Amino acid sequence: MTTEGPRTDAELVGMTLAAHVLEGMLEAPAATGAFTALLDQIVLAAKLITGRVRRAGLADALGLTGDTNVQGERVQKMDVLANDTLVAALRHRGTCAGLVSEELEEALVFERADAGYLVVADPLDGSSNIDVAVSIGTIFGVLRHDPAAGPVRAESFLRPGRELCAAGYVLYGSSTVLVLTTGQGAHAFTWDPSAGEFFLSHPNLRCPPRGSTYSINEGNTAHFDPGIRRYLDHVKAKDAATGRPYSHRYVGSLVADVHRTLLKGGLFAYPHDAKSANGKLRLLYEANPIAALVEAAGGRAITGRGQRVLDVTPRSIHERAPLVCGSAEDVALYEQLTAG
Ligand code: P6P
Repeated sequence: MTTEGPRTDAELVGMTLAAHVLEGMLEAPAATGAFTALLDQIVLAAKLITGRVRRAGLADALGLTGDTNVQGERVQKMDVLANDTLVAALRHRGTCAGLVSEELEEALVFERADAGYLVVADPLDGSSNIDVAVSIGTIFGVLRHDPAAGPVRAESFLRPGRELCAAGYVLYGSSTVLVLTTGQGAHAFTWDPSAGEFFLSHPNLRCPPRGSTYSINEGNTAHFDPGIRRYLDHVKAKDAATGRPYSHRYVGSLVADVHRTLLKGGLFAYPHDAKSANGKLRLLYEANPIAALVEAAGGRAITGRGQRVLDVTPRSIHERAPLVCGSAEDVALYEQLTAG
């Protein structure tokens, strides 16, 4: 805000991420600085992971560790490095009471009796792509925690995504972009390695009401419900009046596919199917933060089974959920064609 009123988007571009978060704190009268300190630590982890990802091929950080994670998936060396970096960053500053991470079987409790926040994260999503230099990402969400409610347990994290007070992702792509919502819109910050800072590049992101791409792994078509196949047939049919056929775009890295959908419009889906009854993505630290960001940008995020993603109450910390998100009109079309 200035004496002349709110600044325009153009005036905001170039602001550092730290200044953006600090301004948000200054506008919140009850702020103690703890939330800002927590976001600072998450951003620090993102800065450190960015450096490691960019030189992974040179630092013998590619390839597998030989272990499998709680999901039964093979663990990449970079998964461990990213998780260790995030844990170390969150352990400082005393604002994080606990972490649920894709790389940790159990919830990690930090010995901070007075910490008021919980973090959920996929420290490095899509890491199998790193060996072939395809974009990957970090996904995170922040929940408030009441220290008076007793010690942090797995149950402390089993809350619907609508309770997230912050959500974000970092896309390690042709540039490194951090997209963040703290409840007032979604904003994108681009990493400038020469300055060692994230600078606001896309203030007040808005997902176009309709797009012209659909993003889904069509290799799973044989397992899809008839309704999903009906949707795919529809978007692939030729009809100039409704901008069809859509183009198919699928990187196979959630953050990359969602970032394109968020900026350009269209639909991303990792739905349930006969092979994966709840889809592949995890609710707490993949679907929920992505859904919060898409909705903050004016898009929609549903399960494809009659629910808004952010309204799903988790039953376990690593449970999976279907995710269908993107432009509001495209999600409505998906809902209509897959109903019944
Ligand atoms: P599939 C990466 O492993 C990931 O978890 C997401 O980043 C991505 O959207 C999805 O899996 C891709 O899965 O089955 O299409 O290879």
